[in-house]
Amino acid sequence: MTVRVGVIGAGWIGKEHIRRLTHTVTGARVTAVTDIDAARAAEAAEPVGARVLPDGAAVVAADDVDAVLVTSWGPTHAEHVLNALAAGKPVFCEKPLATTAEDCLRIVEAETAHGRRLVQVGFMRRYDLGYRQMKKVIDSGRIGEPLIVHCAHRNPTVPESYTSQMAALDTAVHEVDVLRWLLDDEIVSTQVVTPRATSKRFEHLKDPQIMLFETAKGVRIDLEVFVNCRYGYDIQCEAVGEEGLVRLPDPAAVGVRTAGQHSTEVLTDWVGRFAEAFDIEFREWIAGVAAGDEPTGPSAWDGYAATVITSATVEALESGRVVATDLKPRPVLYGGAA
Ligand code: NAD
Ligand code: ISE
Repeated sequence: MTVRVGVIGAGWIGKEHIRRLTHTVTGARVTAVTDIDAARAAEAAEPVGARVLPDGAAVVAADDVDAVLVTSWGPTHAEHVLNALAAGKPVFCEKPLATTAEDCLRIVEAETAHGRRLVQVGFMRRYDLGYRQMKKVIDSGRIGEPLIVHCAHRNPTVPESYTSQMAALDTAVHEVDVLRWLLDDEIVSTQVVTPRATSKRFEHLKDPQIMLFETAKGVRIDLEVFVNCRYGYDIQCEAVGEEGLVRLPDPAAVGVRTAGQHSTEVLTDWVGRFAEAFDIEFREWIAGVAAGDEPTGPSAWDGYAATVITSATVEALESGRVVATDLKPRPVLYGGAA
């Protein structure tokens, strides 16, 4: 079966995913595209032979759309995901699931009422082979119980529109998701400390930031978010356990020895760093939809947890306090007891 996908939002990542679904993933075809910028929608739809539809509701309702991909701006996600749930169609939503905990809960409640998972959230790091290897080691018990995790998320630069709050909401959100999954643990508190600011930032921005999370089992996580580090896009993660440690591998790169130096390239953006993870993420999603299975990737509950934790981190940044995360009990649909 070919899964016919309707895309809502034909901006940067929407176009990337349309290309991926058309040329990299087998068993999928993009049949409909919409964007509030109609010219942008047409530009994305025309090369893949898709129709342009007037809005997200039309995409969800279309007879030739089996599954929906939401790649519009974050504040619009909830409306499109709720429409897809009401239509009983599988929906892949780029992060964030929604920008408020209330909207995330509306989605969780709608999916719970439906009785079956339909929603997957675009936290692609769970599909990165390095993180998958780390999870295998942690789950095997080889390093013993995890005690501390050290992480860094560095971008070379960000545009002037990037705000201090986005360090948590847009950037650290990936660590929040992948660490909850890696450790199979919940983040219960969050704190932010700000070292001396880099002179290479726009004046309004607090950069770098150090986020300190604590989990329910007492693991301490330190995360450096540094979005004007200049030298490249660099993701680091090291989990220290009672018997050893496990470290995320750097992407494979040839070593070059010349002019008395030995060097390896550092990537410059997340597109290249996680290209393979995005491919695997979409292959698995499409295969699951084609088979009529529930998605196995990050759930609406994970999207809710990420929004609660990153919103608490913004509160921690602004107040200077340690902020407890306030998650509701996890419903049975997502493996909880409530
Ligand atoms: P973008 O601004 O390039 O594209 C968003 C597009 O959505 C724009 O073309 C805009 O006109 C359109 N749009 C906005 N509201 C709409 C609506 N209601 N209906 C139809 N179209 C609408 O942004 P982007 O960088 O492509 O990011 C899109 C989403 O993807 C964001 O939520 C972002 O956080 C997420 N994202 C995820 C990753 C990742 O690593 N997983 C990376 C980048 C972006
Ligand atoms: C961006 O929005 C992403 O999602 C990238 O994966 C992340 O690394 C970057 O810091 C964000 O701004």
